[in-house]
Amino acid sequence: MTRILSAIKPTGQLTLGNYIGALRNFKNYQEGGDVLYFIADLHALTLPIEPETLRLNTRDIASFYLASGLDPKKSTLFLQSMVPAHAELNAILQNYLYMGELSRMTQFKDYSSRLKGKAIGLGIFAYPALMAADILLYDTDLVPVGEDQAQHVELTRDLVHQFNARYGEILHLPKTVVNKTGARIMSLSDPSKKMSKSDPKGDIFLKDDMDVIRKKIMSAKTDSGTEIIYNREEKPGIANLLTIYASLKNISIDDAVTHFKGYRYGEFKKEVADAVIDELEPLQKRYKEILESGEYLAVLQEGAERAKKMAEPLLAKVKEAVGLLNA
Ligand code: ATP
Ligand code: LTN
Repeated sequence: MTRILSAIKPTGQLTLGNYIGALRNFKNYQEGGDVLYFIADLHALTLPIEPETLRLNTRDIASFYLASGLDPKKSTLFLQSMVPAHAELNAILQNYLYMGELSRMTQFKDYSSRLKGKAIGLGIFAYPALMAADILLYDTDLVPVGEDQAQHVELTRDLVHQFNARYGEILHLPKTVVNKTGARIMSLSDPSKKMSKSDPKGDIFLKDDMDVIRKKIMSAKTDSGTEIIYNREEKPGIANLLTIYASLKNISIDDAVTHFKGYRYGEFKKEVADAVIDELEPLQKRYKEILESGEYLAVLQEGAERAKKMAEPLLAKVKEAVGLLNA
C-alpha cells in the first residue's frame, strides 16, 4: 500500500494558504493509502517562539486536523516530539547533508533574512535533516506539500541516493506531490509574497471571524485594471484570488476565469469571499467543538504509539548500516 506522510509546523495560526496547499488535501489520501500526518513541533522551535504560544498552536492544529476530516481510524496522527525516533534519525542523517546545499535552501534564506541582525539558530539551518528523518523513518512513498517545501523533499531524495550508494538499499526514495492549483497562495496585501503564518501580513487565518475574512478579501491588493484574467506577473493580486476561488470550488483556473468574465473587481471579490466563508464557517465550528472537548489528546497519544512501532525497523536498519552497535 502506498505510504503517505505530511506535516504542518505549529509556528502560528493556520492560514488559508496552509489549508489550500496542505490540510484540505490530506483527507483525500486516507482512502486507500497508509497515511501519517503529524505536527512538526520540533521544527517549530527553529524560529523564536513562546512556550505557551507553541502549546496553543499545537492544540489548534490537532483540532483542525480532526475538523478537516482526518479520521484517526484511517490516519496515524501524532506529534513529532512524541516519537523520539525522529530526533534519533536526525542525529544520524545530519552527517550526510552539507553546509553548501543547506545554505542554498530558499526557506533558510527567507527566514534568515527575516531575522536580520539577530543570531540565526542552528536548527533553522539544519531544518532539512530533521525533515528528511521525518520522511525516511516510515519508508514514505508520497509527501504532499505546498510548493515551498518541494525543495526540502528534493534534498531528501539526494540524501537517499548518496546514503544508499554508500550503505546499500536502506532508505526508500520518496516523491513529492504538489497540487497543481493552490500550491502557493500569496499574501492579500503583498501578492509577491507567500501567505505565511510566521510572517502574517495579508493572511487569512482559519480562525478569523467571517466578517474579518470578508473585509480582508474586499480590501485585497489588486491593480488599476478592470479585467479578470490570470497573469501572475502583471496581475498577481487577481491571479491569487482566482487561485483561491478555483481551489475551493475544485475547478480549473480557466473555468474560474470564464466564470468571472465581465465581472467588476468588487463583485468578483465578493464571490471569492463567499466561497472562502462557505468553506471556513463549518470548518471553524467543528474545530471549536473538538478543541473544547479535548478529544485530540487521546488521538495524538494513540497515534504516537502506532508511529513508534512503525519507526523502529528503519531506525534499527540505519543504525546497523552506519556501524552503531544495536543492543
Ligand atoms: P511558516 O510561516 O512558519 O513558514 P507556513 O505557513 O509556510 O509556515 P508550514 O507549516 O511551513 O506553513 O507549512 C504547512 C504546509 O502548508 C506545507 O505543506 C506548506 O507547503 C503549505 N503552505 C504553507 N503556506 C502556503 C501557501 N501560502 N500556499 C500554499 N501552501 C502553503
Ligand atoms: N517543513 C514542513 C513541515 C514538515 C514536513 C515534514 C512536511 C516537517 N516535516 C515531513 C512533510 C514531510 C512545512 O510544512 N514547513
